[in-house]
Amino acid sequence: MSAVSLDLDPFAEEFLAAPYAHHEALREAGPVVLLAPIGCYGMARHAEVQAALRDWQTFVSSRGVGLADFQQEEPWRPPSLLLETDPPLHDRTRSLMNRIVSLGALREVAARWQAVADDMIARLVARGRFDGVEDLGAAFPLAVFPDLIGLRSAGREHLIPYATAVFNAFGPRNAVFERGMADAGPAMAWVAEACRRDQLLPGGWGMQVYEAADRGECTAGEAERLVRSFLSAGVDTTVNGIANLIHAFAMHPGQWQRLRQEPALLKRAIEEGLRWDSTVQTFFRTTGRETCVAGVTLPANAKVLLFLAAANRDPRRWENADQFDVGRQSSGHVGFGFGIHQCLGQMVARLEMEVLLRAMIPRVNSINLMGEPRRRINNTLHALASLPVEFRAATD
Ligand code: OVM
Repeated sequence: MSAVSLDLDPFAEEFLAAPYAHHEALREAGPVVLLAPIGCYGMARHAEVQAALRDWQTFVSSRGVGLADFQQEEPWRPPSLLLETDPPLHDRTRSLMNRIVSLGALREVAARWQAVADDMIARLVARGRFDGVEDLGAAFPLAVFPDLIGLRSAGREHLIPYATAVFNAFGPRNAVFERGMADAGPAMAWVAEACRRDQLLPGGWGMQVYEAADRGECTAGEAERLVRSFLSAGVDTTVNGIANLIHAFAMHPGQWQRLRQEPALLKRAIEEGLRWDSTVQTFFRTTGRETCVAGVTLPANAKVLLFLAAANRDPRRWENADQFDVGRQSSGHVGFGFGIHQCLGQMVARLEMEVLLRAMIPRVNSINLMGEPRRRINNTLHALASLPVEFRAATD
């Protein structure tokens, strides 16, 4: 069998603005489709996406996890030593980073993050109306994450524009990419500088990477590149993860009431938010050899787009997949990926959302949408530019 060809560009602005409207067609066309306008394969069903993510020997990452094949063209920046590598290199860098990004390290900051969240939410409730992206989605990660890494204060406003460029660069060199790149120069220069040892504060996760280098676990050059991964992957993902979760609750007031009545559902609600509206919508792999997926032959050296967010709403995997339901058992979603590359920072992302929801449950009676949310179009992220909301104070 060969893959069904679709005349669908998943990086067209119309698709990126409303991806969920297109996912069903992608899933129903077949287990593997040919996306004719961009000349690559695509998979949008949960079983096939998960299987491809599991099979890193066939679906390699070292040729880039964007549309560009690093074997054919020069990467736009030196490749990530985590995301854009295969074993054995990947396992060495990932093990090193796993020792730094640990549950123990997060336990040390949890109480402080909770206090920051409590204070931020109390102020937003007092204000009433605010922007769910700027005043909460971006404000909270920026209040805790750069300090965790040990970044100096000056220039932190470059973090989001840098991430925008990084996540746009996984797509084609379309107008979305060009717009993101147009003013990314200063952000790229700032990030390059911020990753250097002499710029990092003692005790932070950035300096801990250099200390691993001191122990011979990697070179100083590798350490610099690994610190860059924190800055690339750790900010815009959580910014929009939080904003998307607030948006989900604003659209589903009954679900917010249910969580308030059953706070024990907190962790489930977070996973459900990640399943229902996955910030990272897609990643590519490249076939290192010919392979067969559900009876369809894929040639070697092909780019394959994995629709994580579509897999997370596959009715073959979830009942009422399009419904946001905080009581659902959502584990098994691929919003953080799956397999050896599964999100290194997932515990950080979860903790940020946890402390925020813990702060909100007793204080926020209702979350009301006060205007049309505006999307921020990105080739990889399902992102919001603004989310006008109101937190009505709890009196109970
Ligand atoms: C990296 C990196 C960049 C973007 C995303 C990501 C989701 C990792 O530089 O390692 O993971």
